[in-house]
Amino acid sequence: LEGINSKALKTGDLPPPSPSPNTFRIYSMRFCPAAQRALIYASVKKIPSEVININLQQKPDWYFTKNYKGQVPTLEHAEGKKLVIESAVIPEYLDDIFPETKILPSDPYEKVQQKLLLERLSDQLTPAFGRVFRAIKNPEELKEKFESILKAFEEAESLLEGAFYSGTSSPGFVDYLIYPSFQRVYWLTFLLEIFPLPSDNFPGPGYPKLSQWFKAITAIPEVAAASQSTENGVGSCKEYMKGLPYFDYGL
Ligand code: GSH
Repeated sequence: LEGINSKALKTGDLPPPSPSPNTFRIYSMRFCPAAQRALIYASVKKIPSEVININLQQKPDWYFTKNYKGQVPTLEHAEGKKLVIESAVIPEYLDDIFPETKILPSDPYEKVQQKLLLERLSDQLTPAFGRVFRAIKNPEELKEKFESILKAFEEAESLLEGAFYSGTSSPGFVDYLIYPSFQRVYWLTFLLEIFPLPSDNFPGPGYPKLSQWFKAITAIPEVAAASQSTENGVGSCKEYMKGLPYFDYGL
């Protein structure tokens, strides 16, 4: 993942030249959980990729020609002729292009179950995290918003039947794609004293299966290579809380 820690391009910066024929480019932002999904997938599948980071507060105009929403991630390849957006779509596309390292199941029913399970977990966790993050400066409101995170964690614990959400002995599509959301909540545990989850053995004894799962995914070298360190993650959250630009935190 060449360039994973490159400075974010902003308004006025020139567009990079098109990627070379065999290169896959991922437009990202270092702390974006959605973009991290694409990075993890590329890393696990060992796809030679380059990463271009985008400043999401001062987006370069040309970025809208890559992604009409102006969001990250975007995958670009075939010398710039092919563009794919959306963090749950890019991984499936990469599996279709590189079937020899397929992560999603081939069986149509099992495949659709994985996609639905991801939606179910994300539907709870993503908005719950968003609510907490927006309430971060208001302790009273924050306490109330925590409840929805804890509820999401309870559901996640009950839906984890074996070691992984893939239903097999190794991590799969759901595990890789939901991990960034859990990692964001983990970062918050270092920040907020009233946060009722521990930083060590996260998310704690109340969620034994989930704690094992989090430890196992965090320890995978390809996942670590596609993720920011806890230090940078926590530091970027602090900058965000102060209303400061955080995209290049730690560089
Ligand atoms: N549905 C999109 C996906 O899953 O790929 C959401 C991606 C997303 O929300 N990206 C955020 C973004 O680009 C950063 S984490 N925000 C900038 C904006 O919405 O203008």
